Amino acid sequence: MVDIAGIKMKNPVMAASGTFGFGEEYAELYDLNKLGAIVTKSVTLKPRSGNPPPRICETPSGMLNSIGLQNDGLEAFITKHLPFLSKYSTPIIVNVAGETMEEYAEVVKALSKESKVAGIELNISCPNVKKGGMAFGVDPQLTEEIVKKVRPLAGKPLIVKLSPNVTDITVIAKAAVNAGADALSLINTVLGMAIDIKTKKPKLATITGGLSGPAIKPIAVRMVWQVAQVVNVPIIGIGGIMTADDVQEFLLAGASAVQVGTGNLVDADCALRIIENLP
Ligand code: RRO
Repeated sequence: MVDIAGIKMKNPVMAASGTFGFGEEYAELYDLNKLGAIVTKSVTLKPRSGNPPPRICETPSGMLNSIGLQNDGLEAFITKHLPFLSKYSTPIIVNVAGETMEEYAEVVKALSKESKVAGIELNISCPNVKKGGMAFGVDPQLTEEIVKKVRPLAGKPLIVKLSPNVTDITVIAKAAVNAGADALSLINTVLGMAIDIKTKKPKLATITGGLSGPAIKPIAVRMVWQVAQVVNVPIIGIGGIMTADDVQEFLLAGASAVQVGTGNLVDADCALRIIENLP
């Protein structure tokens, strides 16, 4: 049993936000009850259609994405996705995003009333939107302000998901914890870019995107280790985890649990295989 700020999990392996949708597709492939927890795709107040394509491309040992927060909004989450996920005993953690602090607050407030939501992951680190998202997570003052605003509204464990696109992640981590974060998850994707030399055009329509996968694992391990030196809340490690050995590496760096993201897109049952291989 693993306990992250009161969220009780059968094992330390969660499905990472944005790589697992709302679980519906993966449920056809394996039993979602095997997972430690499921973190949903980001939920915003209103539906969003996301960025124009192409919005994904492969890179050495990883991939770039620029989805742009596509999701069908809070109401569809509560009436459609949550009832589906509630059939499972696996804790459901809802990743929340928005363009303004008020939008985050409204979504968090609505979710606080849902007993089947085990916790909230506050996404202040999306690199692919012009407003909100990462803008909050790269500034310690804004981080503190947004966490302070939503903390009293959440009524359940609040995990703050940090961006690696900063000079010193420990400053942001401390700001989030001082403002009331119960746990931290890190890292979101690393801002990157790729150009097709034949067309001379960027491979993503938005030009830049978020890099994920094994390419970023050493950055993530370093940041988990740095943050573990300065905070006293549980850390959830994210970044290129593909094997049970990778999980152990993050636990040694100071994480108490992990999330599997890009691995799910390489092997749909990657998280399941990792859980089966844990010592
Ligand atoms: O939707 C996205 O483009 C996205 C989000 Br919200 C995020 O947090 N991280 C990411 O790499 N992509």
